[in-house]
Amino acid sequence: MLKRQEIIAKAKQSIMEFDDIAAKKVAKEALEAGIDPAEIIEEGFTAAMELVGERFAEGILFLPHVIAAVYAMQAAIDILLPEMEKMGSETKSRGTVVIGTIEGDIHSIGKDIVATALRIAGYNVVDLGSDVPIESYVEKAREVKADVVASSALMTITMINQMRIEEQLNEAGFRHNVKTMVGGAPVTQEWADRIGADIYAENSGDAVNKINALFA
Ligand code: B12
Repeated sequence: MLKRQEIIAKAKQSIMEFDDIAAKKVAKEALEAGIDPAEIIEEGFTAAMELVGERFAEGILFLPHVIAAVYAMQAAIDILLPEMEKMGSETKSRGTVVIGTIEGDIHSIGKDIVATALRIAGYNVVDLGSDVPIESYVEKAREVKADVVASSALMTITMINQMRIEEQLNEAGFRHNVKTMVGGAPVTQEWADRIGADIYAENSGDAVNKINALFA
């Protein structure tokens, strides 16, 4: 138990010190200690990135610091996500999810984690990437006969584009064919209700649980 807490603390420290070598080392250590990769990502690396974000907002850290923290986080993620993928279900796809970071927004790390978690849970995930034009969600959803259209927004100014997905799915006469899911740090259940999205999920685990419930 102590080992687990120690490793989580080290994961946080590696991000706060912008140390990609340490981040890689901790990621490997976590796997060797049998810690669930999703847990070390959420409780260690993501928690530290939130702190980096707060310090950036307060003017204590600057953009180059955030970028350096991203390098460290990415180094760990590159080790952990493939391990998570290996744990994935071999069973037939439970449904298709089209996911992307919303137009105007390049933040991709959280979306990548959610996409991987859904793949592991047995969904066919079509990842459109970042800064995805609204029309692309609608076109792709139609093309692959998606069950869920999921969007990530990390900035308050880009959240509004999640509403435009709802509008364009409606305009295309396709809204009733899919469920929509929204997420990202500034996104809330209240926002999802306001724009008419079917699901709000706080993190990757919550996203999997809520989509599973939908397909149960
Ligand atoms: C890393 C980072 C960056 C990196 C992004 C690198 C990359 N490839 O993703 C870089 C340096 C490029 C960057 C750039 C910018 N950033 Co930035 N960034 C961050 C930071 C510090 C962390 C984000 C992150 O990766 N967290 C770790 C991941 C794992 O967490 P997450 O994204 O929240 O994802 C989890 C949940 O939200 C959820 N989730 C996420 N997506 C989805 C989707 C679905 C469907 C579901 C269900 C759930 C879900 O599950 C995930 C896993 O648990 C945040 C601070 C913060 N608190 O979010 C600022 C932050 C988001 N950035 C901010 C800003 C302002 C910018 C810039 C405009 C800065 C600038 N002046 O240029 C640019 C944006 C340019 C653009 N057009 O997009 C602001 C936004 C402010 C606001 N309220 O709108 C923040 C909040 C920082 C701050 N406090 O001021 N940024």
